[in-house]
Amino acid sequence: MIKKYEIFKNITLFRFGDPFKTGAVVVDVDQINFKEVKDIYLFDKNVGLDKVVFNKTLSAGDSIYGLGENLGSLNKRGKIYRCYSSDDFLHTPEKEALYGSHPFFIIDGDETVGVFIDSPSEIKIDAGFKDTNLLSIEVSSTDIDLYIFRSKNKIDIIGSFLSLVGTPYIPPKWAFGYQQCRWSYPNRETVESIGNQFRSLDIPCDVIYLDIDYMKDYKVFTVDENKFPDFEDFIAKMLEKGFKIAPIIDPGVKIEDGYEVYEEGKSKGYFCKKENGSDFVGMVWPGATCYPDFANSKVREWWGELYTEMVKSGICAFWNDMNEPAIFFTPDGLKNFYSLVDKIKEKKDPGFDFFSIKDAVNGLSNKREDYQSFFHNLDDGKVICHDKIHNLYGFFMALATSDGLKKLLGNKRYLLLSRSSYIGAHRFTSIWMGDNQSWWEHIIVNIRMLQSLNMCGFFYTGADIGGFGCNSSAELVIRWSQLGIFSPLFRNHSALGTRNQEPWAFDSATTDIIRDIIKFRYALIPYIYSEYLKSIINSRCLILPVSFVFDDPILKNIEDQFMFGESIMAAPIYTPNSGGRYVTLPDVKWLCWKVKNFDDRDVSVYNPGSYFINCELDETLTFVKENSIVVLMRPQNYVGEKKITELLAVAFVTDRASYMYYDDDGETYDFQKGKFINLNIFIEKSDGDYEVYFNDEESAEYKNDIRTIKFEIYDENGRVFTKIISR
Ligand code: MIG
Repeated sequence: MIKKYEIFKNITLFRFGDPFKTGAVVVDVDQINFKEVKDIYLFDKNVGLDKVVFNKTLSAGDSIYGLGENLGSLNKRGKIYRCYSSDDFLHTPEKEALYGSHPFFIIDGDETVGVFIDSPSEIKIDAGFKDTNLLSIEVSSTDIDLYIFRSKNKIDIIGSFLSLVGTPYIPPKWAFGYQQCRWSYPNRETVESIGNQFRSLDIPCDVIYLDIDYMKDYKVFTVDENKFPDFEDFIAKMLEKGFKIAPIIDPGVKIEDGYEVYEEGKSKGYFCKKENGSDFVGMVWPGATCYPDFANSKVREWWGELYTEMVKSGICAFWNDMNEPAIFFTPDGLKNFYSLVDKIKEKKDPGFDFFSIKDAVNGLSNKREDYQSFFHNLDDGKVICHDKIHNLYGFFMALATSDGLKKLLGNKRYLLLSRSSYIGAHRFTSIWMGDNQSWWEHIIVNIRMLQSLNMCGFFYTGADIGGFGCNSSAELVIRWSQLGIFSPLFRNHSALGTRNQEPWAFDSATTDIIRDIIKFRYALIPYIYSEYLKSIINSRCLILPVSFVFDDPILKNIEDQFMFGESIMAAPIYTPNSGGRYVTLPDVKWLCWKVKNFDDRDVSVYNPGSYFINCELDETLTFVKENSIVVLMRPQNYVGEKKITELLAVAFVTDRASYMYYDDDGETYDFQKGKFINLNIFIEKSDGDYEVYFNDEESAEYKNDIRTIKFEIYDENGRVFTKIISR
């Protein structure tokens, strides 16, 4: 039986069987008011014993957008995707699944509909691969919540989706600063010297990450005192210099007698169990580990409390890695592998066996059979096989972390990155895009993913800038950092054994360019923070494909430019040795803004159309929309270093423009109690000149320091008018 519920005006839920409560949705379904139906609008369905297949014929012009963290083009058509969270460190084009599972997408064509399949095990989505004209979705369960969203407008569909799954989480303002990571900065001395280099080279930075080597023998919630002596003092000193330290926390708990986290988890029965009741064991960094049963709320509470010591020492930023969960191999898997090798050893003339060994080694990791071999104890006493809720492991780990941090930090906001995620996790964590490579091809993947993840609610996200695996070149890091300006999470990260990738790791000319790029990011923080907060208030993605914003069929396949807030269109350069790129400027006039740095910005005005635009290596290519405004500040070493008393409003106005500048303390949740400012800025053309004015909506308890707004207004001929107003 299928139950049909009308959730809101534009959202219909079709409920199959008795679905697992994933926590993706924040709206309570009224259990009483349903209709029993046989068919679902939109899809033909085929219900099997342990799966349901949904089919829909696609017309030639249909596009598919969404699916969050995945490969393929922005328009997802023509490829197979799989929601089954996977630790895959090589993001080559044929891959079907990455770390997160985000089964929400929009079909856009003759009609426009959104689809969200709330089901936490494997979902295969063939978007016209096997059969060009068929969208076929295979859900590996017969207990499914299928939501359908209707609206003509794709942005409204995402808005309805967010009304169902909740609004994105709000990190502290310093999370919009530059962040530096590497696997690993091995000791206190190194991290301190990295920090000092940022300050002495005058390169802004807010966060430095600790990767796995800060721990004692990779035991989570421990610190190796030899490498990081006097940890509390270390954190305090870094904070004094304006750096937040973000340690990594993995889920796997090392099996070791006397290790408190293990002993406690074991004695309380908090680890995932095999069918025979023993703890499931997998091999990861620390060796043999147990996996906390995050599906259980008691375990989550326990895990959240484990952050106490670190938070006490002043830490308010963490990253949760390996939570798909990653399993290098299991003891049984290894045994089978050895017996295969033994068999081959006996052979006289092994040949093709080379390949069976190779495959067997690769096949040891992250195996479906392993995921099918352990179980979760749910709050209601039911036991469920991990495979059935596999896609929620990272979601639940991040939930445990964020609930813990909320308790420990009270009114102070936190920054949390999770590698694995499911729909709904955007309410309490952000994610990074995992182990990309220092390849040019991965810049465009990053550009697409920013857009697709925004559609799924993950507004604050980003990839490893400069690329994680492989060695990067100076040019690659420069171009990627220029994209970083428009990536809410702007974090440079690189893998063990690769070439260093910090802003000064190349030659001094490169350092100079990257310094200017990072400084321009900091200059834009008033705009970025305003736009981020407004995007949440309005349930409208911070980052949007141009085709969602402007209604022109020519834009449909443009995936390498995107809207970043209401005023800016980013057009990053993502190919090597290029003196520029093609851009398509939709609908209105655009101010082409080539930015060298805060003080050196070149502008020119373009009419709608397609152009090749020259752009030197030290220029960030940006466009400001006609009749809109961008607010900037003078860059600082870190967010909050000095009071901001002056804003610069750069505007491109042919008629009139307005901008709502939002600000709050950037650190607490007091904005929920009305402690914020909306400063409305207006510019109007009159008699060959411009009038500027503003009005304040500042709450009594919140005082903003802005005293002066300088205006730099460009007209349709690119002529500049400057004005100043005081508050
Ligand atoms: O299997 O902690 O994605 O960011 O540096 C590698 C080491 C484990 C994977 C993460 C990466 C991190 C790395 N981790």
